[in-house]
Amino acid sequence: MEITLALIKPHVVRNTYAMQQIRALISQNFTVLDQKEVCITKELSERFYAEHKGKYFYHRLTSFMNSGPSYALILQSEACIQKWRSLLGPTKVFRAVYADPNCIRSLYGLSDTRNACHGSDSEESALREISILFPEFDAAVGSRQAKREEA
Ligand code: IDP
Ligand code: MG
Repeated sequence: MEITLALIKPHVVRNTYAMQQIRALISQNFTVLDQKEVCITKELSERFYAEHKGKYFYHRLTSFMNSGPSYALILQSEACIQKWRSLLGPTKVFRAVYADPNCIRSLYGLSDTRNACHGSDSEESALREISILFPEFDAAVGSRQAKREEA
């Protein structure tokens, strides 16, 4: 079983219908190990998207992620990294609309920055991103565990 980090971006969190549809899709396809609304500060967003530092869209992206609450989920299923990314569709919304009119980014993406949701791209990224947004989550046991208690 694999785990991944799904992040529903701020403009979708404000859209009740989109949230219902996406959460229904998630519950049909994955076990949700943890979930929460999260206010991503500019600093947290810069850590989360560190691999994109220096790209022309980095400031726009990290500011957008700081524009309102996001909704983060830890998903589990067989091959869930690829499964969630294929439900998302291509990164760029104009490609998504062309490639798969029913994918999440086609339906709820507004622009390349506001492309509805994030999905980790590898096991390593999933663990890194989960540790940023769910620092108390212990992937080894697949459950929440306060790291402080271990010390
Ligand atoms: P991914 O989210 O499909 O993994 P990445 O290449 O990792 O795509 O990019 C991270 C995020 O940066 C994207 O989800 C999108 O919001 C934003 N982004 C990527 N490429 C562009 C671009 O060309 N213009 C504007 N924003 C972009
Ligand atoms: Mg990515």
